[in-house]
Amino acid sequence: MIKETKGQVTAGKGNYAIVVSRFNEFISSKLLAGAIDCLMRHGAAEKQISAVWVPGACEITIAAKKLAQTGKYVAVICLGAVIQGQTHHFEYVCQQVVRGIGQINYDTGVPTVFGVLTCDTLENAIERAGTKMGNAGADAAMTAMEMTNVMEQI
Ligand code: INI
Repeated sequence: MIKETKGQVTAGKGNYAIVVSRFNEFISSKLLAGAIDCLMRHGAAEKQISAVWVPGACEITIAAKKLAQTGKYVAVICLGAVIQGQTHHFEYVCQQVVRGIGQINYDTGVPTVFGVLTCDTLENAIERAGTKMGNAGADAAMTAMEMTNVMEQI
């Protein structure tokens, strides 16, 4: 008989940290609202959720790593919006954040979720911040809860 592990998407009793970048705040504030709404609709109380604002996507990882290392959080959710066109270093910013968040997972063992939009246009970002394509903050919160539950079961 195969032992199969599947994560439940419920908030449980643990605390969740959210790191959100202020650059493109019009978008990232919508991602934050989506993540908080999703956690609370899956059973989290306000006191289980902490949000930390950082200047831009490049600063997400240092704050996320410190939060993960505290041992106070079952998961860390990283939110932001990097939008092509505003910068020539779009690719570098995206690569740094993707790699950095991945590394935090391996280094700390705390599920640290990539909820950073990397979009060609502002319109693409708006579509993923609570309009046509859903809300990437809520999606990241779903992943955080599922991974928390999977990690508890393993
Ligand atoms: N930061 C973002 O979060 N999104 C962006 O689109 C962006 N652009 O376009 O440059 C951005 N840059 C700032 C960067 O993340 C750092 O905050 C800055 O370089 C200071 O370290």
